[in-house]
Amino acid sequence: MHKLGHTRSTNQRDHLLHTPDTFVRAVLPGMERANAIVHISPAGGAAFTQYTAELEPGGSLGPTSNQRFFYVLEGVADLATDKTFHTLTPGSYAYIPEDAAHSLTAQQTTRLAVIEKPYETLASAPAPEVLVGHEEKTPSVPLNDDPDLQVRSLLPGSPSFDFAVNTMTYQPGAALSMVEVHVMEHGLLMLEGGGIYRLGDHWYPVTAGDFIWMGPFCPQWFGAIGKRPAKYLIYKDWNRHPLA
Ligand code: UGY
Ligand code: MN
Repeated sequence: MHKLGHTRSTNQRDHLLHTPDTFVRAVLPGMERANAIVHISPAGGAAFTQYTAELEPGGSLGPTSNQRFFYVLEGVADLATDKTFHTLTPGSYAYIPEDAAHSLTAQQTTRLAVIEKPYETLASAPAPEVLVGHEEKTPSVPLNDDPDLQVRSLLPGSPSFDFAVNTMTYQPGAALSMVEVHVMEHGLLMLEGGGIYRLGDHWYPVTAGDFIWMGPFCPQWFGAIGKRPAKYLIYKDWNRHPLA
């Protein structure tokens, strides 16, 4: 049905809200039996790229020379690297360093959140190695002593990594304790529930399936609304000097 041109999606200088009714699918080079919904990229103002990959059974991701992180949203997929083989299920994730040969092939219909970023080397820290994990095996810690707001860090905090990916789970009514304004940018995929996201001078209703990009210094705040927890997957660049 026509929505007469209405959507919650909006593209602003320092933030983007990308809702499923506006998603456009495209095949990225090297993808087989798969497509991508590119949520944000340098063309949109970000220093990284984030897309949702939708793979048919037997489908695979194309190659990249950049660092790649992915998180399994749905389905089952096999990851092969030079040295390891893993079968990934929902909640599994993997970090692939730049220039690391790997293949990711779906066993069944599979959806992945994929983040790619050029690596910023640091003289004092070695580049990271391949890392594979499952969200449920990572510790859940309260943010600012609030037990109703739990954070899981999927990647180590070591300075070798130039970005972080976390999940954040808010009990109904829980909220960030402050409006954050920081140099790091975010790519955020709402996984469950919903609430109100403040971005810049706007307050948006958001729900599972929505994507948000927050540029550097974008004022941001979230409060969970509803009878079930709200959960999101959130990327941020960090561990590097702003002038690096
Ligand atoms: O890690 C963060 O900056 C996080 N607290 N930001 C956010 O949830 N918008
Ligand atoms: Mn933040």
